[in-house]
Amino acid sequence: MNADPVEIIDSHTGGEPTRVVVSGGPDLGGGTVAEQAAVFARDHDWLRRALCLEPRGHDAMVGGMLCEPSEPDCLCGVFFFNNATLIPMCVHGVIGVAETLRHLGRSAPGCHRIETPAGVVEVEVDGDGGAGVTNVPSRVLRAGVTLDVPGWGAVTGDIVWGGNGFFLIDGQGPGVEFANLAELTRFGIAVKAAQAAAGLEVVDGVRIDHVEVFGPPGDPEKADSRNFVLCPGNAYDRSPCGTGVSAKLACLHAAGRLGVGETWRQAGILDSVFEGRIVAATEGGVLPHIRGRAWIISEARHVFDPTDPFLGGIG
Ligand code: PYC
Repeated sequence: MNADPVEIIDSHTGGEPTRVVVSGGPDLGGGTVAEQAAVFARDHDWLRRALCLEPRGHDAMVGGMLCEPSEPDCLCGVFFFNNATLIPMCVHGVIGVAETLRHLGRSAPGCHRIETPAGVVEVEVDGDGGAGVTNVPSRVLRAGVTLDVPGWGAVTGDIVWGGNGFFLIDGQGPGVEFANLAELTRFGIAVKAAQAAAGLEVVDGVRIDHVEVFGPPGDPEKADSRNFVLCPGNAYDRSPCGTGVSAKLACLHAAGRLGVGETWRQAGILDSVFEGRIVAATEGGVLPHIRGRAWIISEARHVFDPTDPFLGGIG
């Protein structure tokens, strides 16, 4: 186990934290970012736990490990992880990475390519914390799936790839309001259990491990809808969840409700807003562009003492 110190920068994007390891990470042996992420998951899971769980982290923490890209013309590679697992892509995280690199003087405002395990994404860096991410192509995998959710009855939703796998539910379950957070979390956990019981944890090779519930916006002047997103590990996304917004764009397009070039303003449970736009229709889906803003909140050096009983986090 390499327990060398790591330098990190913490930011948040619309309230959702991103902890980027900017130096001192383990040697992952090169290759594609997906291959490096797999080595990290296999050999260095203690570091994911150390960075994302207490006492250094907390359940909502999302970590990002900068690494060498294998794709040409990429500014960097990055893969993301949370309190439970690695995730293929993370839009709020890419916005946090863009702001982190700008803060460090490692990137200039403009357009950059970043390699992630889900594919290469393009990020437009504004220079004031704002960034727009052209995410991986997103598509509906199954529309109108009805689950029998104990305590809630029949719940119908769509299974969608947006860089992560989502079960999207509109207008069912608890009202999408901050006051209902505990109930929304219980509902999301029950939906995941029903999905597993129905054999829908993996669909077309995609792990469906996020639940996204939609309701009306708090302020229709500012947003078209408000969402609640339950991530793997059962923390809720403090931001509107960029991969979840990508999934929503794919659904809206499939339903004929949003065309190429049109925008959708998605508020999260804290009413921070990501603006989603369909850049192009793709085979079976859409190419989504998601815009949001990150703020740097700390720079730190984490040290790891092998005698620390909680070196690998609590839980
Ligand atoms: O913004 O894509 C996102 C995201 C995924 C998980 C947490 N945030």
